Amino acid sequence: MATNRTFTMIKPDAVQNGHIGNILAMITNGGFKIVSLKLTQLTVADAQEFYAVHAARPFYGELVEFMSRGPIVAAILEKDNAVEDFRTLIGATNPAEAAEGTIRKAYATSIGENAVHGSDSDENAAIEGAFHFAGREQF
Ligand code: DAT
Ligand code: MG
Repeated sequence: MATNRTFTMIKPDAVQNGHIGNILAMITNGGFKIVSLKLTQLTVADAQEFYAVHAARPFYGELVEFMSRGPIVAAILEKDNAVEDFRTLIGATNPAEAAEGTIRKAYATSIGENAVHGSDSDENAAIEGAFHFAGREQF
């Protein structure tokens, strides 16, 4: 059964480009409740750990460098069917393939710098949320 929480990051490109407010508005207008929220920055080691599943991919080094180069917004979101519905709201990994109305269509600049993260399973949503937020930071 799908749980009702997912995890997101507004990535360094979107923070740098001034899109935090507009992206949070798209998230809440999409029916998601924010249950944890912070502005933070990943160290290189944090980004390596967060994206360890991609360690063998050719873009891993670039991804780690990008994700640690500036501040991000981390958030846990709540909605029925959160993981799947949030993947729909963010759109395809490659913004050239992202549907109209999605966050990546609006704000991603390339496949590597694509504005937002969304967990791909309930299990990963829980792991990723716990990576960023202590229990007392989850409301
Ligand atoms: P998603 O973020 O849509 O879940 P993913 O899990 O396949 O996509 O990859 C994680 C991130 O890695 C993605 O948001 C951007 C980067 N990435 C993926 N494929 C890439 C590629 N072909 N070239 C460069 N970066 C890529
Ligand atoms: Mg992914």
